[in-house]
Amino acid sequence: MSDVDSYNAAEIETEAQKFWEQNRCFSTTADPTRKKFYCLAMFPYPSGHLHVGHVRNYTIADTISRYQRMLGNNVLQPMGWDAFGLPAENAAIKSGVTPADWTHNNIVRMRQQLKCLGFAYDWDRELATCDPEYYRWEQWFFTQLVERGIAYRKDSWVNWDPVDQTVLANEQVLEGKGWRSGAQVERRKISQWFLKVSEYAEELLEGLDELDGWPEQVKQMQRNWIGRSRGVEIQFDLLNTDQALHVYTTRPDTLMGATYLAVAAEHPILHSVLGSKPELAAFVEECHRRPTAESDTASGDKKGVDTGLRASHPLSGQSLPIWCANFVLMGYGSGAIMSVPAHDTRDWEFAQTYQLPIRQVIAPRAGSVLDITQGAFTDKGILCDSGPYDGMDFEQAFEAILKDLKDHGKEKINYRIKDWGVSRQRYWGVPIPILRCGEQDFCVNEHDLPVLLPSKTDNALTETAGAFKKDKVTSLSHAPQVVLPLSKMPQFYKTNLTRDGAEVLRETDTFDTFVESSWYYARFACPNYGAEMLSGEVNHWLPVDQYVGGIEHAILHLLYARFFHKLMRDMGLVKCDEPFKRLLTQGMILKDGIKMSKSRGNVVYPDELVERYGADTLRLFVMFAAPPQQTLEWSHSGIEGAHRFLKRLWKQVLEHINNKPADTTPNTKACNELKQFIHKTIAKVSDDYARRQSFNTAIAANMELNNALAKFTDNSEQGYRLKTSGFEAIIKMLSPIVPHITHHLWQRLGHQSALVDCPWPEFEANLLETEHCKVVVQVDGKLRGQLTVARGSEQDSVAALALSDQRIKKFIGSSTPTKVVYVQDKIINFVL
Ligand code: ANZ
Repeated sequence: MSDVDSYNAAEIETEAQKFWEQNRCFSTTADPTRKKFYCLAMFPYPSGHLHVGHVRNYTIADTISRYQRMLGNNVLQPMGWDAFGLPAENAAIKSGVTPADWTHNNIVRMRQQLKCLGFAYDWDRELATCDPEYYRWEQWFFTQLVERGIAYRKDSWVNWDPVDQTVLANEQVLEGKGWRSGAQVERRKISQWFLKVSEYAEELLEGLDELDGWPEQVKQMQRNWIGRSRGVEIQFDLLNTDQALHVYTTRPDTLMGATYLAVAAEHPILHSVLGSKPELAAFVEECHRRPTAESDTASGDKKGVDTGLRASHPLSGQSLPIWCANFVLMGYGSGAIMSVPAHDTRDWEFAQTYQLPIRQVIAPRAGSVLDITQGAFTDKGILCDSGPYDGMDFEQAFEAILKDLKDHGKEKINYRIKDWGVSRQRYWGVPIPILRCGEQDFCVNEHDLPVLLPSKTDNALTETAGAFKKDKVTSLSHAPQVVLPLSKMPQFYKTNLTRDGAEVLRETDTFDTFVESSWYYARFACPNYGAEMLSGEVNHWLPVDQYVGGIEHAILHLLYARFFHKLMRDMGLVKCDEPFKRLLTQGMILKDGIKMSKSRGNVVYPDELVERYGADTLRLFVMFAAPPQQTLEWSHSGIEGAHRFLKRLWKQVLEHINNKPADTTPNTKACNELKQFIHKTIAKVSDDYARRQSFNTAIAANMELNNALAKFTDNSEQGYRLKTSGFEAIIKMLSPIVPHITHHLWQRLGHQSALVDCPWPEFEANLLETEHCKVVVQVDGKLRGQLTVARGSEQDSVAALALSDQRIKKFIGSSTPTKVVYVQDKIINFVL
């Protein structure tokens, strides 16, 4: 056979994929006698196209899966579809198909794309979250949460688009207007479903300390998001009424510097005064029109109105005015603050604007002076102008003031993280399984689940959207249509049930799609189990041993999934405490230095590349171009380079096979050196795969070994065998990354067994050069020689050895070095 020069990727890739499929290589069953390894990449949203970002994500996970399999583990690697969500609705409107059809067509296409890339998935476990057999269990789980009081319905303030008749996320509000309708967004109080994340805040925080296999950066982001703080809730009694205002503060040490109080526009204390204060009512109105995010309130203009209400200071008895201020958030603490303008920047700006008194009560050091007219001093320090507390530090003052407040102060741990609002007023999602009569909610019975999302005949995209009368769409020749929300579909929400004569209606909200992605990893253990949400098999497979996904999911998805896991644990559905043991967050892909993304229109799709170069080339490129956690700069020449390497490997292996050994005496020295090099490479690559997850350096080491094999010319029986073993080592070590070409070459080398079932190569530890190393010797920065020394040698002994070497000594002559720079095991430099 002389195909040495014709590496035909398409042919060998089809052949390898057929082999895996026919032999059902990747279908997995739980086997209690073997060690399991569950490797999972974040499942995709079926947008229709796989882009190279996906390819990177899935190649990393596939590489780890295949490597773990070679270690002898029983590897589970499933794949599925995060199939619900708003983009499907938008695409459906644009293209005139239903969201269901759009989604299903995309799944078919993307499944095909994934298959072409040769990922080792157990396709028998494939699931799509829009499948009623999946979401019925989500609905069931929700009813359990309602019963346990973890899920509850409450009125809450939202951004409301009056034209689209829907709630908008903060990011969907652009300059106060709805992103699609262009209508002025209102703040509205509507009834929504929430999950009590706050109840698990402490455990979610503490659990992070146990996650040794997670990047520190991700854990820190979660800590900040949870935002635990310790403070005091202080009660301020209102003058002339029996009402009281409770404020949360992390700085009770500043209490004597509080000069006014401030409440959020939604605060209930305002109810009694709004009627008599038109200016205040107008201000509250204005606040309601503006969406509030925490970041806005910190940076934006500080505005407010005096409510006319007064409260007494709990320690001094002084009368303090209560203001309504736009930077106080209703959703945090108690929606009210004590303002200490001398020591809080927002309070300071506000006091400046409205000429409220500023009183300094903290000094950097005892007795030091500070010009408080220039801005707030926000650090902790020593108390001053605070009567009996003068001279105390933060800790002392915290305790003393808390004690003196008696029943007007209690210690409180507060979390920034809020309960998770899971209601969405959109069609393409899981219907929330609730029946309502008046204001009373009932869970749908288990045997009536799933509550099916109405299909396309019911949602025929028929209604012309009033929303689209804006300029954006005037270019369209036909009237665009909308996907009706469930609240516009009486055939969905009307039931023939009544209760005490009153109509029973269905809840028309659907779940946030983060709900589906919060438990899919568990369902993969038993995707076809019809009797319950999870079968006992889940405890065999969980936790996920390796999770791989984008850093953009560092907070929400990973936190919600951890939260769900704890809920499932508390219901006895899973046993372990955390869902993901080790996490790898892959870096972004850049093109010409900017992020590759659909919105920037610079996305590279893999199909063409696979067609032209083959899947292995693409896989090799994404693994070689950067360490997995770092950004990867897209480069066409990089693709070419990867392809050249594979051609070279192909050619070298086939030439070697064609070239039979000769009857000569072996070159023992060369053989020993090569043998040592092979084993050193195996040791390094093993460490790169397992511990460091540094696949680019693993590839580089294999390339070096390949070069060494090319230079090795000993064609004796022994030399030939050694060279064969070198190629076999490369083939095995690269097989997780480029599984097709290696599958083929392995067979060409005469093996009957399939490469996927081969064990990972082992190295002989005694062949590794562990005791000695080479140290470079420089004189005035110029290379003058090299020494072999015992590893870990001290500077003095290396310097002495160097100076006793005539070849080096001649560059130093009779002078004494003024300085010696030594880097252990690497370099010594004599400065003259
Ligand atoms: C008085 C004070 C004095 C404060 C001072 C800070 C500095 P963390 O640490 O993030 O929990 N705060 C409380 N509730 C608020 C709300 N609903 N909207 C806006 N701000 C609110 O923050 C706690 C601090 O944030 C609290 O401590 C309070 O201001 C403010 F020198 O109280 B502080």
